[in-house]
Amino acid sequence: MSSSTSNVVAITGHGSFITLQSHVLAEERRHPEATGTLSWIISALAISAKTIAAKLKRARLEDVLGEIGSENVQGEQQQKLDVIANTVLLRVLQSRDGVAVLGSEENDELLHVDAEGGRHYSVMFDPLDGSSNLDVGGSVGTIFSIYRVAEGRGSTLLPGREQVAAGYVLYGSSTIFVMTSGSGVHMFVLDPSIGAFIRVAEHLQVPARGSTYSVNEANLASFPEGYQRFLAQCRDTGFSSRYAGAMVADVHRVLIKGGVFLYPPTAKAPNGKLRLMYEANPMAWLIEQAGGAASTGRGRILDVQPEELHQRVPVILGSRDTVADLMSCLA
Ligand code: P6P
Repeated sequence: MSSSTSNVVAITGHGSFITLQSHVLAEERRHPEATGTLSWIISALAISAKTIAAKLKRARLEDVLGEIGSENVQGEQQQKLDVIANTVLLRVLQSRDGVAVLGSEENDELLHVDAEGGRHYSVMFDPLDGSSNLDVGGSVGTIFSIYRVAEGRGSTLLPGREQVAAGYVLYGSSTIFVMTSGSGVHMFVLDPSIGAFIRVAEHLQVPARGSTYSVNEANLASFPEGYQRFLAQCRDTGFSSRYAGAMVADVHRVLIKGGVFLYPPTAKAPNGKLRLMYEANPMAWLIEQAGGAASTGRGRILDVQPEELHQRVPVILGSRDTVADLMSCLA
């Protein structure tokens, strides 16, 4: 380590002064046609993430855990923090120029915002993914997916291959912001002592092959036969099973260590449980940008033409070669 880097480490405890904000501005400068609107939106997501992270750390102390006694459009019991996180994101994003459409897991319909002139964007998000983990101190996350909106086409849901930025925030042992805007996948960790997301990795690559599968095996009996055959092969070849019950935590593990994450069709959810617009698409793009693969079992997730905001798709994503092994079982 050079002396200048060791000085930086001595001052900050890490070798980098590159923050999420400086990373995004540098990306913006690589696109002469950029107006800065997308950078502003990512900045809004960053401040929302810091706010939600702070709230989560104090949840049990402030007694904001548990259910609020109502269901969301998914028919799922809403946690108090689902509503808090959703409110934070809606308020912060609506205050930013260029945000024309918002789609949230917690809202029945798309929200159309009176965006000023210039470039318009839509932001789809799951404000607090895996929130049922909260009462037991498990990891949860926020997932986001951003599209350009052509004039007058605000109510059109676009396929995932049209995303211009996507990512997630993992609220775990540390608060981790992972994103792509089409030039690789980059990771940032919140330094609470200075309130900034510090870049800790660039151009993450999913290992081509993994030895961990992540699936809710309680549904095994109702998985299509090809999935069952693949999982039996995994067990016979020494795979480990890891499942956090929160997509952000499970996909982050796959991004860092390789392997495969699955939510197949089940008897209760014939199209799988995960939602295309704010879970499958952003995670699929991240994994593909990191050299992995992401499929519905019938085709590329990013090529699915959306029909409605909350539609569900089966999800297979992870190491390119491991996904290929599963696809050959499904063929
Ligand atoms: P199951 C959380 O409710 C979620 O939407 C994802 O974060 C997670 O991957 C999945 O559902 C877990 O579903 O049926 O295994 O509890």
